[in-house]
Amino acid sequence: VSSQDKKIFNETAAQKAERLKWWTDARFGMFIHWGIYALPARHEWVKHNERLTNEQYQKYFDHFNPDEFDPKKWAKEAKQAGMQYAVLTTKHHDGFCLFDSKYTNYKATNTKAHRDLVKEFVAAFRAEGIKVGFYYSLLDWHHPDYTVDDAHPQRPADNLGEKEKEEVYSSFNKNRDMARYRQYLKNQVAELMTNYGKIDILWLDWTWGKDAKHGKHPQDWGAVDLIKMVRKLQPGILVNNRLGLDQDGYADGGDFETPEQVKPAELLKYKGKYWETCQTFSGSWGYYRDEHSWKNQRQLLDLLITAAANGGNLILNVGPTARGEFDYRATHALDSLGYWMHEHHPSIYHCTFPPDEYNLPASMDDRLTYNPDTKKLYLHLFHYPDNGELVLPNYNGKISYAQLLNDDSEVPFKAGDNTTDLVLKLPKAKPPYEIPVIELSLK
Ligand code: H79
Repeated sequence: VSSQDKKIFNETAAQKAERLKWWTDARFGMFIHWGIYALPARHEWVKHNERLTNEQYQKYFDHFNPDEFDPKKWAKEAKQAGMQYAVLTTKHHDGFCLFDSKYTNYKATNTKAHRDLVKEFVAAFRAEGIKVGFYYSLLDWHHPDYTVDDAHPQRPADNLGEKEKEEVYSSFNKNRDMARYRQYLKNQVAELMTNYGKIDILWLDWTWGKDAKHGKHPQDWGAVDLIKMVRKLQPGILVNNRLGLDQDGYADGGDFETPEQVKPAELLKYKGKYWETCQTFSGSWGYYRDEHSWKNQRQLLDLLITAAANGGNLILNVGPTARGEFDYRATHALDSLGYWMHEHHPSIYHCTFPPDEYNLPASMDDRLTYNPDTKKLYLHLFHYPDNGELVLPNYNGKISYAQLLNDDSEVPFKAGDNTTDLVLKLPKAKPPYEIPVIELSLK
């Protein structure tokens, strides 16, 4: 056994595929970043970005009063958008807990909300038949034992010299003890894995850097111990890869990779792995009032379709407002995705890339998906042909029938001048969808 193959569990590749099957079939999930950073409404990293102290950040805890919080509405919006699972921030880097933890007072129960908001989230999404996941931040900028590092709000000023930085770190960290924080982290994860019934996903965030000042490492989290406990309390749960155990040579330290906020073209390199790209509408995860650069429907569909075409998932984030609602921009974007998904979900759910043996060209433009059970191919038309005539090189002889996916209307075809080409006769006018899809039956 090489050091890169250290294992924590006894699970075969087939058993892993079976355990992850609902998730690889689902392809599309909702991320929800919600916490008291919704009040400043300028990024969930605001405490870090503006180097706010606990005292300065306290007003957001004091004024948190989510009078419109109704996770049944969130669940309905997720469902109609076609999302099959949802992951909520139970605690983000700022340390504020949406759940009623025994181990802290820094929680929703002690705000004007006066209750465990995670409990209501779980019940509402379960009722809609949506799988439920918990995001939990390994970082904690509120806990008194969590050591100051380069990603902490109280990190030394950038313009200090190395020696002066060193002094800031030692003075801040004098009485901080990661062993105690590690116990807190373990206790809270145990609560999350015990008090809310079956949980489908645990999404831990994150591990980075070269040393104690520049990062946190698997040992800081007690990562091996932690993941063993999680597996024991929730057999079957999926855990992401951000405990950093792969750095320590573990082959099974996490179930899937998590490319964050990458462009569609970068997703091609994850083909063949288990992976989920996490993406925002606008750049920030937490509600950001003044950020107006939202992705359009085409960009969102590109991420979803490119994920499925490369055997991965998209988890798309919503950052609800401080009152507990999705803002109109998120609702509108989800509605539009739902309109497309209502007709086109067969090209996404249960789909992946076609096997090599078909020898079909897979250019970025094609965005080809494939359902292994029905042996149907789905061609996503990012560029609709002007006269409706679409030439598919290398397809001739492989296809028995073609139709538009949105209405099952036939698409006639014939061999092209070049005998390996197939020529499809699509309607001259593009069907009323941002990305129309052709369903091809393989011979
Ligand atoms: O929860 C969402 C984000 O808040 C969290 N992950 C998603 C799902 C996240 N955002 N950014 N990051 C994780 C990585 C941030 C890295 C950096 Fe840095 C922080 C770059 C600059 C500041 C690390 C710390 C490198 C330098 C300092």
